[in-house]
Amino acid sequence: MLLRKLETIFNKFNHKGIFDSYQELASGHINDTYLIITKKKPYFILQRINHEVFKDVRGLIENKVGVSRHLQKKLGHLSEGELKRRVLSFVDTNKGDSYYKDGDGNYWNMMYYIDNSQTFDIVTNKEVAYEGGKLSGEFLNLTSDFNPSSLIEIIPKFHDMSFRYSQFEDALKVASKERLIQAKESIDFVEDLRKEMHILQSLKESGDIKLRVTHNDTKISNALFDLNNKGLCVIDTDTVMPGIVHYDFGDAIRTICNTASEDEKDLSLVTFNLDYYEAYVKGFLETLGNSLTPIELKYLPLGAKSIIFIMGLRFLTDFLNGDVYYKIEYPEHNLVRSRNQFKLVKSFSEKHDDIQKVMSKYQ
Ligand code: GN1
Ligand code: MG
Repeated sequence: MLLRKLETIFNKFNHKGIFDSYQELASGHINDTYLIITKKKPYFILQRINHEVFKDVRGLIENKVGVSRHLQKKLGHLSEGELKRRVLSFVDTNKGDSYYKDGDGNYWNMMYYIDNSQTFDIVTNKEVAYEGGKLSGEFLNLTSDFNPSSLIEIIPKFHDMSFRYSQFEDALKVASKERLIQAKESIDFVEDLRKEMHILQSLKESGDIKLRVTHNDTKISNALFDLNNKGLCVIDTDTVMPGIVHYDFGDAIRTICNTASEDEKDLSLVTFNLDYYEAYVKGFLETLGNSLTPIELKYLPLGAKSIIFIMGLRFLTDFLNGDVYYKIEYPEHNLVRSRNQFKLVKSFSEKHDDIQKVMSKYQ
């Protein structure tokens, strides 16, 4: 029974909490995440790391803990109570390890739950978009003196466009006829954008755009807000790795500026929200702008387009592979997600001129 199992695992960690009950937090596509409710606060977040996806669990936790420690140092001027709300803090096991491996070979890690907080799957007001911009800009700013090469590349080539294209091409070879037919329009779209979608990667490979510490999963549901909609911190630091600023800018825009969720089937509801784009850009550049190079700045919009696109490409690839990577709720779920992302890419492209105007306003 899951309740007993979670209680047993919870008690393997070093804390004073007494287990009461749990709630599953189901918004992630990869790991299993539970809120552990104790008899007396604090509560905890207990997470089973999907070790099929994250092959080096120790490395993953080292990355996360290392980045959290760095953030805690940088924000050392805050009060203890405030600091606990602004940075994730992890709990060691009773044996002093940063994760627990259970008898079934599953890996678990735990952190303190940040109370009186909320997350959003979609954004419905400008303030949240602005606060989201400040949060991801601040994360990049505070980690700008953390050596990216000291981090383990936890999923190699995570946002590498050529790699994602080659996985897509492999999937085309093994996909069922039926799925190839269902996905025809999306497959054609992927081919049409091939050249443009490689521009950022070339700039990264040539060294024109420098490597930083990036979060790599800055979708808005990975940002934590207080109950007055003020940003607290970024969560889900599983994919913290060396990357370029465009990855984090892009993934936040992908979710903040979509007028629907990434699972929305009705594509007429999926459009690119320019007002939220402007609010996000404002917050992002307020916290990070000064440290961006002209070339980083220039390519931010293409970063957004590329990351929206790469998610569509990955969802499509998983659909063609027969749904082996992301959790799904029904057979066409990954196809729906990819169509949704490609619709957003189209809506983004239609607003290209207005997007450029926003950029010139804030530079
Ligand atoms: C996955 O598991 P979750 O929901 O945090 C994925 C991200 C995608 C996201 C799409 C390791 O994140 O790259 O952007 O789904 N994470 C991994 O919602 O592949
Ligand atoms: Mg994630």
